[in-house]
Amino acid sequence: MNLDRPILIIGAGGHAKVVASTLKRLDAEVMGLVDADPARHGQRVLGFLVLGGDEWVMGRDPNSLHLVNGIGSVGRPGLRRDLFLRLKAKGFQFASLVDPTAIVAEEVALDEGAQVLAGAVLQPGTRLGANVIVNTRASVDHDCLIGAHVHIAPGAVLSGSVAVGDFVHIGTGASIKQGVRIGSGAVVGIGAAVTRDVAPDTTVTGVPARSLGMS
Ligand code: JB3
Repeated sequence: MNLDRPILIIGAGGHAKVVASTLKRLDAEVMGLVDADPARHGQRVLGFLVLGGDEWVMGRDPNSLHLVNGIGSVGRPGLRRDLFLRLKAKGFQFASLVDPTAIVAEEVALDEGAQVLAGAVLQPGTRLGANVIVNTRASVDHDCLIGAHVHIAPGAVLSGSVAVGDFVHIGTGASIKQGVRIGSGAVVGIGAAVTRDVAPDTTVTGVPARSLGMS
């Protein structure tokens, strides 16, 4: 976790509130938030001020702060990914976050901007790609490889040695059998039980999960 500089949160909606709460528990120095909606400017999120829009960030020296991505997603995390890449291209760096209530085993690797939120569990040998969210009380067991920009929604459970491509959404409470491979851009619906590999850009739902086709 690189919390050695002041932190600016991107976004001021629901996910921003959750990461702000984690940052408070970590006792991080939070400068405030930025949001595209002018109606939010001047408001407070858990006591932190919404300072303006993204132009506020662009006017800063990238070496003077770290960013935390406070944009979440339901379905594929397009806006979250695009903002991460746009701000990285301007030289900004994203802090990775581990909530103090999460359990992160030894031999776990977190790439830039990965977020492990309240009550989440990561077991040994797992790697999270850049800009990943492991959301509230989700668990990722041993030796899982999670690609960039993946959202593992609250309460989802990944058994051991699961491989997840980039830009995948795993819905709330979904379960993934050990050794399954989920292709890039796939969406796993809420509560799905995934027992077989999922092709890229495919949506699967149900128990056991079935494909709704390309999406
Ligand atoms: O399910 C859970 C536990 N959390 C969900 C999370 C993962 O995803 C949550 O319930 C939401 O479904 C979603 O959270 P998110 O992304 O915070 O959604 P919302 O509450 O709608 O807030 C999005 C915020 O992003 C709004 O305030 C928008 O104005 C702002 N926004 C949109 N485009 C932007 C931009 N902010 C900035 N800085 N830049 C943009 O380009």
